[in-house]
Amino acid sequence: MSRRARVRGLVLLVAAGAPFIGAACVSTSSNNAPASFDASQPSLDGSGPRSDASPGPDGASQPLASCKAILGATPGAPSGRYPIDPDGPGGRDPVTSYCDMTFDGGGWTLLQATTGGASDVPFPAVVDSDASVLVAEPQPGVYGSLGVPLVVALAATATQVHIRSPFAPDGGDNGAWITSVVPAGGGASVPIQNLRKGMMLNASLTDGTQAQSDYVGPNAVAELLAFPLDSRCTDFAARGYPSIYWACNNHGGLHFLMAGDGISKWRFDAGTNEALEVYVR
Ligand SMILES: [Ca+2]
Repeated sequence: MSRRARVRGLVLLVAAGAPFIGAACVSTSSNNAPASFDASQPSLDGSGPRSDASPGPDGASQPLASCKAILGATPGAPSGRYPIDPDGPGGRDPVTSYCDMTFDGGGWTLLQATTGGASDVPFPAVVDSDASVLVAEPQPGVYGSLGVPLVVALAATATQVHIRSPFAPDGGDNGAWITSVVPAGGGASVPIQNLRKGMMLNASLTDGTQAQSDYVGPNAVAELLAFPLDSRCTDFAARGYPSIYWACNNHGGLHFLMAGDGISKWRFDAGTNEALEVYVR
């Protein structure tokens, strides 16, 4: 059965009031979500997350665009995997992504996840791709990414980006993370502006030493986010998603470069890649 057909069947089940769905709800703070989720299989106890689909123009159920929209339609919706259709009816097919419904009020849609292992090879040359999903649908603990068109669509209505290491299963928000700030005067922050163009979060900045002011959180510090530009960073401005952040020429800074590089760690000097998750809402 095709992915589209599975998703369509899934939302129809929900619309009919059938008990939902595949894997049990994934704890918000867990980093060990099941890798073999199958949305076509109903859950045994109905405890899984719901899709709050609404009828589409053709009478079929239409997944909502984002985790933020799902939480808005169903306050208290649990964290877990949901069908979403970031570009609405038509266009790209709906995908299934992970929603964090509790951190800082919830409504976070997972764009990209790495595992920290050597298997996190660079995503293929996808900057100009129109693929909906790169490698795999992202979920905590699974190496995958939404494609550029869906990320751009999500960013169009998003106001914040959130990057973190997977939180401990016992919850809390004491892990390593940054969240972009919403400008006090309104409008979109630099990271959101860049994501709406399919660019890396800090692309095109001309004063890399101030990038940390775009974020809050325990890792929103200059030593991680500053990037003193020089001649070694000549392709800096052109870096596109799925690369996320490049503290160029800062060897102790955040490097999350998945297009061609396969580097995923808060500190470039760290010996191995680290698991990271990128969300928007
Ligand atoms: Ca669509």
